[in-house]
Amino acid sequence: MSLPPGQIARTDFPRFGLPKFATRFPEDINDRHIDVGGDAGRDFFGDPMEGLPRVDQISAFHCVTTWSVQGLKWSGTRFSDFMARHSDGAKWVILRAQDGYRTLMLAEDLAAADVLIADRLNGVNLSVLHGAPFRLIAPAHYGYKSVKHLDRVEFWTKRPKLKANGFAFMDHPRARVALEERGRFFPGWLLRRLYRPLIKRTEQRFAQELQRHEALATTGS
Ligand SMILES: Nc1nc2c(c(=O)[nH]1)N[C@H]1C(S)=C(S)[C@@H](COP(=O)(O)O)O[C@H]1N2
Ligand SMILES: [Mo]
Repeated sequence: MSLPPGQIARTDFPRFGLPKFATRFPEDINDRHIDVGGDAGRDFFGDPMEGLPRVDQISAFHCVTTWSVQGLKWSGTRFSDFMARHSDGAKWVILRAQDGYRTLMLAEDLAAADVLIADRLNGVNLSVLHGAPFRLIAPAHYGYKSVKHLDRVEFWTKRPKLKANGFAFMDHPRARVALEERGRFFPGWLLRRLYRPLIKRTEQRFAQELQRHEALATTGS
């Protein structure tokens, strides 16, 4: 299978993100609730998958730092179904997570058939590692749009102001992989070179912090 421009395949799937999120974890992975807000949102607090069809899909995952994993088997609910039920006339959507992570997407991009609110990966429930209890999966967009530990969705008619998680240049409003929209202000080929040397360190950091977190959880302190 061919990969999008600048991406390199790997077979393992690391815990990953901006370094400052390595030490942040969801409060409760068994809390299957999502909160809906925004001026185009209909008030809702509940299980986002209840009453909506379950879909399974195999898709690739593309991190902006240039690594890709192919053939991941996700299961969940189409975001388009969720949006049809909980929003009227949204143009922009803010997705927020239990660990404080957030991102902004166009409602039009979220309406694509391959965008899911997923609760399972490769046949088992999501764990802390990959975004329990719910995460967004948007395969046509860089991984930083696929919010893990999703707990709040805001539907807006106008573009809301939202502070980036890191530096503004890292956050492209659409982040389409096929167009290499890695970030703002700088071209994709430049960001490739900037990000690639950071992969190893970042994934080690994320793995270490997860180990620490799990050790704490088993000793109950
Ligand atoms: N809540 C939350 N979602 C997040 C992140 C994060 O730090 N926190 N990092 C993003 C980035 S940059 C990537 S590449 C993917 C990594 O997903 P993974 O840890 O399942 O590999 O999650 C994205 N979603
Ligand atoms: Mo990423």
